[in-house]
Amino acid sequence: MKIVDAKVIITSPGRNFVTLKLTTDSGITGLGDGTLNGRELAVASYLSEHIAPLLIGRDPRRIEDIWQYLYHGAYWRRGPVTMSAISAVDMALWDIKGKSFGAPVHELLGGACRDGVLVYGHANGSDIPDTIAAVQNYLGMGYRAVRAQTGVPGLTGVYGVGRGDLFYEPAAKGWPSEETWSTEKYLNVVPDLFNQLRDTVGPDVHLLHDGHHRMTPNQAAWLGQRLEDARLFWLEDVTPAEHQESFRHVRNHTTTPLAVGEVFNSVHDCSTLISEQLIDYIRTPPARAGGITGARKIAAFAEVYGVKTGFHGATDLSPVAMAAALQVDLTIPNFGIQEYMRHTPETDAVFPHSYHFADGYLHAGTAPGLGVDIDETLAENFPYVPAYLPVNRLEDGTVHPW
Ligand code: GCO
Ligand code: MG
Repeated sequence: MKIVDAKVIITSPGRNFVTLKLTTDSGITGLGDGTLNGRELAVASYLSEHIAPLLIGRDPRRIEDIWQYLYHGAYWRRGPVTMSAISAVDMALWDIKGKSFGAPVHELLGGACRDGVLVYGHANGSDIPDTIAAVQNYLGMGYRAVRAQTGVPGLTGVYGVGRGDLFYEPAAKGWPSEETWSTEKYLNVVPDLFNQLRDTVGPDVHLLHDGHHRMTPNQAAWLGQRLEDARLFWLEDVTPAEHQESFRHVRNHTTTPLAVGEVFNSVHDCSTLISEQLIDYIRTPPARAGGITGARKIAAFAEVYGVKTGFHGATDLSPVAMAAALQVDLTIPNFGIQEYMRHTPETDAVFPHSYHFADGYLHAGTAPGLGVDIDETLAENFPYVPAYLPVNRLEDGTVHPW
């Protein structure tokens, strides 16, 4: 079998997506997601200028060899643009391999370790009562795990809050907007939110929260302690993710479970976090880690140290990335949870897929390969629209991480 075409498709059915479609001489095609929020065109260019010409004529069945060739062969290793591009290629190769055997990819990865993939949804509200109502709405839909984010008194436009009940898109059209942030004001409200939530929903619902890398290690330790009685499933991205050492301080001061890694793109970004057991969940998904091949290597390393996975699954990862994540989620022993932000009906129409939600779980379905397709004719109706995540500034104007 040989790859005869590598096409990069950019489409914006509700948000921008970059999809790689590989075609083989046997007629089998494979899809991979190369979407990188706000940097979509950089990955598209990396794929079409630097990778596509190298793939033509290659045997798509040699997945590991192609991974090594693209990763080591470039000399310039890692980084989100490079690794998102390699991720797209790797997913498309696994899709082709699955289809060539007539089997879903998870069957080729050792078969399913579980019957369904536990997912969490995103509940947002402008204040605590609104957020509690949003969580209850998710529970009504059958979710067993819900992430809760609330507006902060004294701040307008907190990221990810109050942008729609079921679908919200973190990026906004046009150049990046700027939001004002105060970690002190944020810390005034979060413990109350979770203490009230736990009292309302009872002991069995999994509650999660995302700190978006905005706290210092001391602030994170303080918040982790305050949340212990609310027994969170996890507290995510407490401090800037590139400071692996910060987690030692947080870990030493709180028993609240910690998650990080949606911005990582290799096992080297989290080797200290995992080997010192400073976190409970690693979140680097196939869409960032170099596809199914890269994500399985991180998961296997984490398994050795008792760290579980909780792959990023926001709306800026396409249904192709979600399908790839589910194939891995099903097959690894140390699976923890999968993030599941629902895509809009427009996105789902462009990317028909076999996975579906029932009773708090996602089910991958039995379609061969990844079980996801792209309607290229429909995709053409949605041209690229520049859109970016916001930038954070403190109240005095200083740029702040998030
Ligand atoms: C999450 C994330 C998102 C990201 C977004 C970036 O946990 O889902 O933090 O809200 O900010 O996916 O592209
Ligand atoms: Mg996050």
